[in-house]
Amino acid sequence: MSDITPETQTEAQIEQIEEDFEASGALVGIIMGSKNDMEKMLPAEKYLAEQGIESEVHVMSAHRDPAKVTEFCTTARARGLKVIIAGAGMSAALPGVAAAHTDLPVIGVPILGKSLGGLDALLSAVQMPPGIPVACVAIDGAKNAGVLAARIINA
Ligand code: AIR
Repeated sequence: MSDITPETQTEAQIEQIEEDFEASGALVGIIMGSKNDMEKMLPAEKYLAEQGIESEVHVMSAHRDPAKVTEFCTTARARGLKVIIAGAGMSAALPGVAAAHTDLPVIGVPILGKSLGGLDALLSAVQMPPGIPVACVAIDGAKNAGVLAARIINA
């Protein structure tokens, strides 16, 4: 477990995080900034399932639930995940924040929002500083995120 402590979270929240993120046997963690992104992100899960690769799917926002994202990403490797797929729209911090908290490969999926044609999310995911890589697929390109995750796992 990471350094998130009761100073920042209630005991109930911490218990919930531990329950949510118990080792599941999944190799890929699929996370997204809103439940409203689910429909666009599920093609990644579907492709992986077709390849016999188990994934786990969670909603967590880098802006709305930063502690949950930290917890998920800092414990990901220890729980057996090999790749994280992170999708978000608007100012899509989630892929970058995930990459900041784990050394697992992170694949970003920019989600098309209501303005700017998805460019906001694309640039937020792709313009990462040196040392903190995010492999970014196309806007609404969740299927390719699944394909790339499978290729990484089978490399
Ligand atoms: N989002 C949520 N927290 C931070 C960001 N960038 C994104 C979600 C979603 C969009 O904001 O990934 O694509 C709108 O979220 P919602 O929940 O209002 O529909």
